[in-house]
Amino acid sequence: MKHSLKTPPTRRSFLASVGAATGLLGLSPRNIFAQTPPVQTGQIPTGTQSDWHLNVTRQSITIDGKTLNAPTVNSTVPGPVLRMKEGENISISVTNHLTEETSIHWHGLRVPAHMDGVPGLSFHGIAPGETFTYRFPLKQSGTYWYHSHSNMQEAQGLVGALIIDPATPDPLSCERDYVVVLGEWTDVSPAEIVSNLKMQDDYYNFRQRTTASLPAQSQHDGGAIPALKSRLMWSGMNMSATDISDVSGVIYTYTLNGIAPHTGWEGIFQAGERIRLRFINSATMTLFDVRIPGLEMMVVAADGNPVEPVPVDEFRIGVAETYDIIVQPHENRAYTLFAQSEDRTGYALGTLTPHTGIRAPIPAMDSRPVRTMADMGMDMDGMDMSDMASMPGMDMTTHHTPMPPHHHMAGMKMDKMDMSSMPGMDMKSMHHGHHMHMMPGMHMDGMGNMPMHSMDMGHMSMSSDSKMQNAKSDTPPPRLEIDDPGPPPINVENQNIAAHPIDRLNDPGDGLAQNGRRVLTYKHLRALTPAPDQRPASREIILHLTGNMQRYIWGFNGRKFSESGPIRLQRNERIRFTLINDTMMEHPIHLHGFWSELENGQGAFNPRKHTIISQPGSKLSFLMTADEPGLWAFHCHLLYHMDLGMFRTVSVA
Ligand SMILES: [Cu+2]
Repeated sequence: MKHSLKTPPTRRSFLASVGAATGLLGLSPRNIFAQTPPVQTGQIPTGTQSDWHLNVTRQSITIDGKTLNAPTVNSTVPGPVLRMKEGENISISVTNHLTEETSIHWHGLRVPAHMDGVPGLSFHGIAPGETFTYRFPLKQSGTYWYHSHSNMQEAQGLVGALIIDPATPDPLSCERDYVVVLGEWTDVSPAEIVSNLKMQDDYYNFRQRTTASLPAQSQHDGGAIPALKSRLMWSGMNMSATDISDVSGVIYTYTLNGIAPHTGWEGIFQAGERIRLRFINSATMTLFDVRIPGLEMMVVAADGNPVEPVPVDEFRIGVAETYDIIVQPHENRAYTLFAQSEDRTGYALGTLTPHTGIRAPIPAMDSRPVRTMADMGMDMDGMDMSDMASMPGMDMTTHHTPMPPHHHMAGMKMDKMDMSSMPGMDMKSMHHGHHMHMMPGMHMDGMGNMPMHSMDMGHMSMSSDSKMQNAKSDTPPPRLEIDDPGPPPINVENQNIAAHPIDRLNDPGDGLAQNGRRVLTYKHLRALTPAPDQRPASREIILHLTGNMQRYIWGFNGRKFSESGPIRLQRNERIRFTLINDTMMEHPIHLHGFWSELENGQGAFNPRKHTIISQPGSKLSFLMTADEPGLWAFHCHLLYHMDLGMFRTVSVA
């Protein structure tokens, strides 16, 4: 059997190295930083500060029995919570006590390019022994974070929270305010992880479907034949439908504010108090699904920006995203903060409690998600309708968004519409036995309340929202120049093309649809204030997210970073980026230095984010204004995807 060849990665001789590291630290001048007062994790400093001095040093840190000589900021993992105030001029001196280069990137902050902290772009990095002072005016408020952009130091813990108070009194101020930094911890080095993934992409994935699971799968798929068919289809593509995360709980301990689940972080409250929790996913490779059983969570901010409050039971947080939520427990008891890894190989854990030491029940982990054909962006033509039931988002019962008034059915060419690319269609209301390819020519009357927002407009003659909106007014439509290299070739760097990518903004993500809980989707996010630039895009840049899982190569448009030049933007140009995910994995895509206005149908109130999860087989777009000159990074925030090619530069001049 394929997976019998795998052996769990050994911890090797880490005990010996701990001894060596500890001995060294005892003698090294570096232990002067042991004087740094310990940071109480999750606590936000009581006041803001505009002048900071940070020391990056190696420190022996043990979490869950796994010891690492980790790069740290002021000796802790995560580093100190920095609290600042909007409108102030900030100065942060970073001294590098490592024997290698370091850097700190201020994730989500709108700073001048040379203060963004990405070595090799507009910044040289911080050499060993050097102090670099970052200086920038703070033009925003909210929950952000910082991390190293050098040598995979981020994967070993060089991360921390950054909180910016608004210039005017915070309308969301609560009795309690905590930072919740989610992460992973391992004593396996990033280099070894990458080398194992290169050798075998599912190295850390021990739970593939086996013959033992066939009866259960048959029941789910409606018989042994469909189940086997599905398996053959996957094996024909040399892919595993359960390969959810590249790296898993096999080597990761999932942490909350740097604390392993068996210890568990604690946040104190009194019944009736409003508690603000600022979730930051600082992980290297793990998306988390967060809930607090017994409490409704009000999502009030995404990636630092306030949104219209959304009450949910659960939300997925991609790597590098942040969400602020408010909860108000009325009972005088403990509540578990439960953050399962997307692949369900483990969880990070914390407790909200009125008294220290009290614990609440820990929920069982959900079953692992299984990737579907929709994740592959496959055409459903000719597939039996019964197979569609298992597709994400196919059950309309959870989607009630009415048809926007300006979307009229008349005049649309139905024969060009790809019915398979419509998430949220209620198959039950159609006649059984009708195959998707029989849809052309059907009567419009029967379409009822079909959610037009979820149609893939790319298949129609109207190619963009702006075009449709402009059709209503007298102003001529702007010249929309489309920069599309077309589908990338299938080759060694690209394994798959999503022939029928779909809009998945109303899909909470694989494993979360129809779990009986109210789960946040991107469609729910609506900014509190309109975006400052309301110009339509004059240019659309289409990028495919591509990769070859077997070789563990990632890229944009079938090319690695090393083979791609910069994406050139003109200063103050208004741009639409369209992302088509040709792979079967989520990619949290991060554009440095600008707001990415996610086009989720909220128009002027589209949410402004710095990191956007692109779901497998999906197509989405965001608008941005190129208002800050310089060379900027644009990449997947799964660190090993970025490192192995899913990285571009954006040049604004
Ligand atoms: Cu990625």
